[in-house]
Formats: sequence, C-alpha cells, structure tokens
Amino acid sequence: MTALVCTALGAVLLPGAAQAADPPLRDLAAAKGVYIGNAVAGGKLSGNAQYAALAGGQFNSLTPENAMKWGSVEATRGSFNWAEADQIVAFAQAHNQQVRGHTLVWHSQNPSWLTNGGFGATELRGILQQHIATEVGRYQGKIYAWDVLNELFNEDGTFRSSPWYGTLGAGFVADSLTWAHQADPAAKLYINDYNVEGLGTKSDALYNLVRSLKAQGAPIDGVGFQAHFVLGQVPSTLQANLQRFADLGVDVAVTELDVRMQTPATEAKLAQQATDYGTVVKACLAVARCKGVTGWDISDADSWVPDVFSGYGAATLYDQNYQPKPAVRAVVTALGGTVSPSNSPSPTASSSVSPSPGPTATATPTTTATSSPPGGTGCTAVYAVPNQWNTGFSGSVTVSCPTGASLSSWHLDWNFTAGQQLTQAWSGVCSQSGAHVSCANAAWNGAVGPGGSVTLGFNGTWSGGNPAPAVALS
Ligand code: 9MR
Repeated sequence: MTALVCTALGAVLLPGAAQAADPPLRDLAAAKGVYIGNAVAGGKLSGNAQYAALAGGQFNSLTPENAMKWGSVEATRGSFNWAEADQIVAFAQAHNQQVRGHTLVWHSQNPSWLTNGGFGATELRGILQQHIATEVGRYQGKIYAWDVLNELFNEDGTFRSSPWYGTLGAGFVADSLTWAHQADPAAKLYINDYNVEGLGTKSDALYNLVRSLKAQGAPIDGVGFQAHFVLGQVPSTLQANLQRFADLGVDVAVTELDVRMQTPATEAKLAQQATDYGTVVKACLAVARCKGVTGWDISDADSWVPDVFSGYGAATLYDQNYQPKPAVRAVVTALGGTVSPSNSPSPTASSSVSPSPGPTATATPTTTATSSPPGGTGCTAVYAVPNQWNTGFSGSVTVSCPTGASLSSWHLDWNFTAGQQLTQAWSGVCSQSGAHVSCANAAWNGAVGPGGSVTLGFNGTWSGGNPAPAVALS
C-alpha cells in the first residue's frame, strides 16, 4: 500500500497515521495509570491554535521547553521574568494537566552574568541556593516534578565540567536536592540525562550516583531518561535499565522522547518510527515505577532537531501541519487504545487540516442555546462534539456575546439524555449528578466581552448514542 492522500493544504495522511477520531492520548494514559506529556513554549500556546489544541487535548503533562531555565528567568542578576513560565503553568491548570519543571541546575542555558562572574565557592553556593529557593518556591504546589539536575555526566561516566562541579565539587548534587525539597516538600525531585536509557558506562555512572544519594538520605525521588533517539536505535536494554533504577527505590520517567531520522521522511521510516515510539511506551508501562512519557516538542514544525542535527528531523508525533503521524497510532495502541481503520483516511481526518483549530469531525451533534442572562442579552452557548470515538468523546461549549452585550460570569446547565457521563472538564468547573450537568466559569474566564467568546472543554463517555443536549446559559 503506497498511496498517499494529499489534502488541500498539502499535508500528507499516510496509511497507518492516526485518525482524528482516535481517543485522546491523555485519556488512554490516565486509564493505564501513567501520564503522557510534551514540551511546550508559551508563545505557541497563545499564538498557534493547532499547537494549543494538541498540547491541551492530547497530553496531561507539560514541560516548559525553555521557559524555566536559568537564562530565561534571570537573564539579568536580580531581575526575574516569570511571564512565560507562569503562562505555561496557567495553561496546564486550565487544562487539568500536571507540570514537570525543567530545569534548575544545568551546565547550559545559564545567564552570562553567572557563567562569567568568576564567583568563589561561598558566593556561588549562595547563588545556587537562592536560585533554587526562589524558583521552586514560586511554583510551590504547582509542579508535579522538578528536573533539579540536568545532564551531569560525560559519555565516559565522569562528571561533566560545569561552574557547579568545578567550583563546588560533587556535593552540589545533594545540596541542590535538599534546597529544592525545602522549597517544595511535595514536588518529586529528579535527575535527568541523555544517553543513559540503555545499560552502559554513562548509565552506570548515573546509577551509582543515585544509589549513593539514596544511601546518604538525599531527597532524590526520580530519574528522568531523556530518550533523544535515532530511528531504529531504541536500546534493547531500555526496560531492564528503567527497572534497575526503579529497584533503587526511585520513580523513573521518559522525559524528552523524540526519534529523529534523516529527512525526507518516507513511509518506511515513519513505520519504523512508530515501532520505536511504541517500544518506548511499552517499556514504561512494563515498569511499575515508570510514571509517564514526555515527548520533546509537539510537532515536527516545533522540534529542536533540525537546528542541531543537520539533515535530520521528523522526530515528533505530529507532522509539520500538526497532523498525527503513524507514531501516534503506535502510542494509542501501546496505551491499550483501539484505533480507527488505518487504510482509508476518513473525511474526518482529511478535514482536520482545515485552518480552523483542532480536530473537526463530520456529523457530530451541535446545538445552540440562546438565552438572556442578566446583563448579557443575546449571548449564546453552542454545544459541539469535535471528536468522538467508540466509547468516548471530547466536547465543548462556546459562550459568545454579540457586540453590545457582555457577561461577568456564566453558568451552563444541560441534561444528558442518553446516559453520557462527563469524565473531565477544563476551562470551567463542572459536576454531573444523574443526567444533569452543571458548569461554571473558571476563576479566570468568567468575563465575556462584547463580541467575545470563551470555550469550556470536556471529555465524556457514551454508548448507544450521543445526542447533543439543549444547553441553558445563565
Ligand atoms: O529544545 C530545547 C531548545 O529549544 C533549546 O534551544 C535548547 C538549548 O540548549 O534546549 C533544548 O532542550 C534540551 C533540554 O532542555 C535538555 N535536554 C536536551 C534538549 C534538546 O537539546
């Protein structure tokens, strides 16, 4: 089977590519007791609707790709910029997602005032302690896990040279963990690295460090395996390696997964990539203490790979046009989901490359309720199901006001008449009692200005039928 279906925008839907009607990855992961995450940039969450729809709809964990790094938050000594990090945390909260904080202590992406400062040990130690206390403290209670330490080792297993190691010695590792623990006792504290996914010299060095930290009683909770892989080169010892770390009494996670290939991508390469992604997810699921898998960048249009590895790319789950690649189908399957038929791209899938944000679907139930809440005469609520699969669906209600009307808060009520059950809501607060669903605005999106709109999102289950309910807006 070699036929490709070209859409109006030039996107290519390959045989085996996931369909828009496949269940969201986040629901499947949650059902397996793990999370599925991705790395995000704040500017794209607010500036690219397709990116934001995937980030919010498919993943239940986000990692700021760069926004929490030292060079981002304190480019000038004593002058902090939390804007992008705050934005990502707010987006995650609005979408019922957890956040992996990345990263506090690294040899890279540090501000020049820090790297060129020529600080002695006492001052540098104080600077590091202050940095950790400030950043972890700011997000206390909002970060599921911190990559406290990033990329500590050289390939031969020796400590990498860095301002920290060079001036403070190896003690900065335990000290950093201790300071992070003091600032947020509930956050899981990780050491994160690459080329440590399989058994080997570098992985042994990390293993020995974690073992000694545990023996000292340092607050180490987890080890992150970045997993920046080359096509077809997922280490055969991945699962065994995850397991031996877990056996030390720490959590493990795949934290930055991508699978790069020489471009251009071909059907055969994408099939191998799908196998590779599936292998990684299955390895995580096979290890009880593996908490989740995070991809590194939402789509091939966002990936860091082509900038760093000349001639390589196509490393992520979604293509340049934010369409799912075969690897999405492999992840769905690995997570125990069933996928829609693969070889006959549906109108649903093709239409999902239309300029409107997010997946669209044909023949999905939609209703419009027009009501006259106080002060908001003429405002409407439109119920839609943009995505539906065999037992579940994603729905939305968009509250809009015409010019000349506005709301300072909104409330939605409807009755599911066919036994549908809400499982999750975001950008609003919902509860269901029997058939009755009641939703109120979130703290941050109650105001709907003249000519403006806000959208509540939710997931639900259905069987038999999924008719659109009439929605009352008050
Ligand atoms: O994806 C990140 C890219 O946008 C940055 O320019 C780069 C700077 O070093 O960091 C990339 O993310 C890295 C991550 O923070 C740590 N592990 C390797 C990642 C890819 O380089």
